Amino acid sequence: MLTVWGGATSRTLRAYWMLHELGLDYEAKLIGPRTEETASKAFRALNPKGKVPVLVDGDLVLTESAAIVTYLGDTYGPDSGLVPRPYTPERARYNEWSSFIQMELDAHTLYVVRKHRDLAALYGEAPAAVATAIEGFNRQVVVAEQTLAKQPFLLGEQFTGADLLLSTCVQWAVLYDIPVSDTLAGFAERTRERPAFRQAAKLNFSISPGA
Ligand SMILES: N[C@@H](CCC(=O)N[C@@H](CS)C(=O)NCC(=O)O)C(=O)O
Repeated sequence: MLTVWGGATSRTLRAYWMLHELGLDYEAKLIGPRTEETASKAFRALNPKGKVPVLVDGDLVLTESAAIVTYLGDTYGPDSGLVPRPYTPERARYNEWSSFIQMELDAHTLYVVRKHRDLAALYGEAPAAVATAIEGFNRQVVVAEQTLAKQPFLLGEQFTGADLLLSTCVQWAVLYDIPVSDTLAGFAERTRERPAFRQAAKLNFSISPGA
């Protein structure tokens, strides 16, 4: 049985969305970040980082939302096209987009806004860092926008895990009132229409993010 720990955030949504794309059964442990649950001894034993999402598949405990998305596609959907097969140029491109999205559109841009604006009570106010993070997001996201102006998805005609990651970041930006281009807004809208997204979002956002 597959188990996912976490809920209420863009990162946890990624794990549920991919599970639904693959039509897999799973158990959801809907706990929010920075909660009593993530602070508990039992959860820290599972994930010493103290963060969500976490995927448990038998003996495998996996953190990092992009790694979870890729693992699920590799393991449970090798013919689904959701994650290109290893050792191919398509997979290299997929890896490139996934790393880019995680680093350039998430970790040191949107997450900086979250930490130093929305969660300033916990992490400290840093208006200059927030402004730089928004500026960095806008500058980097143009690369995805230019690609999507030419083709429906990042790798071409096929929706992949990289699109799933990008869509969550674009939706996150919109939520933060960071204006995005019509191309990106249209892309986010199209991906939100996928039944797997709808099912995953309903579950994921059935709890509130808390702090
Ligand atoms: N790079 C990780 C980031 C995980 C992460 O920071 N999760 C947040 C919720 S979206 C969290 O649990 N934060 C709690 C904390 O920073 O203590 C991923 O993509 O899974």
